[in-house]
Amino acid sequence: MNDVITLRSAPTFLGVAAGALAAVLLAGCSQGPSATADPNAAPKTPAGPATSAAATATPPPAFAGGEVHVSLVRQLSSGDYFEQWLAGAQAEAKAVGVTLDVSSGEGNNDKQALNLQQAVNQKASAVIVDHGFAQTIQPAVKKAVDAGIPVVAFDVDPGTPEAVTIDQDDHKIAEQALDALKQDTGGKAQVLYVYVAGFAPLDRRDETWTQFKKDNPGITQAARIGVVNSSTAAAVADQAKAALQANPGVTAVFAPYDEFAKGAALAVKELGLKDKVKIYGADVSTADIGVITEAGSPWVATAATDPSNVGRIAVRAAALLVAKEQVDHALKVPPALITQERLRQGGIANMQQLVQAIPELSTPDVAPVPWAAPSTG
Ligand code: SR1
Repeated sequence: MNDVITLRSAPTFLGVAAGALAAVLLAGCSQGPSATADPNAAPKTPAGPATSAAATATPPPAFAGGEVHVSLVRQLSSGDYFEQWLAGAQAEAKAVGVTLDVSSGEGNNDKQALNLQQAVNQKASAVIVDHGFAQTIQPAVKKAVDAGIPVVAFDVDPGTPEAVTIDQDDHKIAEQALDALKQDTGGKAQVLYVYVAGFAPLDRRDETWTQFKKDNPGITQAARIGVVNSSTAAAVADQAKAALQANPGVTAVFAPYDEFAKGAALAVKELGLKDKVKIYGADVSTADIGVITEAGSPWVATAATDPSNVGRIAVRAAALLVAKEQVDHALKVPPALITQERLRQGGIANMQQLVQAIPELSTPDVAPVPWAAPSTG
């Protein structure tokens, strides 16, 4: 397989002492609820992320023997979002006892489709398809399903109800960021919009933006820019500089992907517009928190999940499918609005502190694996 990084680790089945009796008692139990926690609710406790019960079942033999290979087939791997997501997936793979074989198309859809085909040929125990374009991944997804290989699809339409799909409630992400924009601008603003069509999460956020403009005639799109590649932030910075110079009436940027928002922030700062133009973004990372909270930063709000948590959920869903356990087939991970004000007031400087402040960003009860203790953080 191209560009495969293999994480091979001994399963860490914490708390499995309950053993066979617990396994018998649990047999047939259904899995936990979808991610439905209200991300805007007041933090439950300042003590740390939400946790649920320890592992209560004996792992199926294949998991104990290290024979379960899950192929993670990615379209993109560079950037904070994708790096954090992978770290979460790798940690969860270790916790549930699977070997995670990772490939990336590095933005090349054909390469991703080939990697997926290769995972099917190699009879992976399950595949996780991470991003990609529907038309390029669906033929290989069909082959996986026909071969009896379970499929989890994150942020891409697998084209089959057999697959478990995961998304971050992208309409909500856009709604939270745009509500902040509307509140700050009093419902009147010329907006620079950053978008690239074809990526399912960006397309869903775009649906919300399209409706939002209709509902709020005082908010107009002055210009649209966008590029996704291995140096998205730098490319967007160049485009944003030109667009801001050509459209001096712009007072807000809607940039619903953190690489877009970072690029926009660079452009606004370089043009000396930080007191006039504010940025409303999506996603969060420790580096993003640094950009948002630095003195004079124009990036004032971002709507986000914890990407590491989403990666964990994807691996748990794949493990459950391999074990023929029940799992909800349409998992939505709820985002939270994170404002510059909240980060500064809370002295939040990294993801660990953010998840402590907003425990709803951690969702160990989504697709819980009965034989592994929930891993968070
Ligand atoms: C190029 S698509 C980028 C988005 O994918 C994930 O959904 C992240 O939220 C990111 O914004």
